[in-house]
Amino acid sequence: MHLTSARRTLVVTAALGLALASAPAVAQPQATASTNAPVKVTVTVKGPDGLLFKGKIKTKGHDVTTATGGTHRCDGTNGGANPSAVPTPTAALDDAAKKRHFTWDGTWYASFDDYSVDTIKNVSGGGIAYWNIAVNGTSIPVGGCQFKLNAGDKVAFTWTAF
Ligand code: B12
Repeated sequence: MHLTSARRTLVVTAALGLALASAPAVAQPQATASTNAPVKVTVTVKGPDGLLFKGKIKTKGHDVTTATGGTHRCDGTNGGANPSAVPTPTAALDDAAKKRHFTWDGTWYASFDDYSVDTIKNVSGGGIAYWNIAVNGTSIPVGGCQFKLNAGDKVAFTWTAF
């Protein structure tokens, strides 16, 4: 009886040891960790008369330059929104524009540490509309340089009447 119990303890201990040995020693970083590694996202630009652009864009947070606003960072650290640089919707738009040779313009607001995206492909709101920014179908609650993008996100700039 005593011997059987000791043997069982031995077997259980050995099995536990094996399981522990095969487990990873350190927790692996999560896919959602805040890094500025390039991600692939889908960027869509919908104007008043239909689709102006749709494409898969490899992007990361970076400085952007607009004719009206000048050069500023656009890497998610804007306004202290993220502790370190990350990919963002406006940086993704900027990468799409560079890759596909179209223009966009935005006004810099120091108060928000961000751009308002005013014109894409020469289309502006014209006082009756604005360029709404949405990610995965939801309007973002901050400016386009403050919001963190993840791989596979769907980024939409949609001409939206007031
Ligand atoms: C009115 C308004 C708008 C209007 C402005 C134009 C108009 N016809 O009035 C419209 C509808 C265009 C708008 C758009 C957006 N807005 Co808005 N808007 C406001 C609101 C309610 C009042 C602003 C205002 O009139 N202030 C008074 C005037 C005298 O001050 P002003 O500095 O001159 O105001 C200008 C700026 O605020 C600018 N503006 C408006 N929104 C935004 C957003 C960003 C990121 C920037 C840089 C500038 C900007 O437009 C105003 C008029 O010219 C504020 C909330 C608030 N209480 O401040 C939110 C607010 C500023 N908006 C906000 C957001 C998130 C947006 C959007 C990004 C939403 C989206 N997902 O699309 C977009 C901008 C997208 C883009 N194209 O870049 C946030 C910004 C938060 C942040 N930390 O970045 C606020 C604070 C609302 C909130 N969530 O609490 N907005």
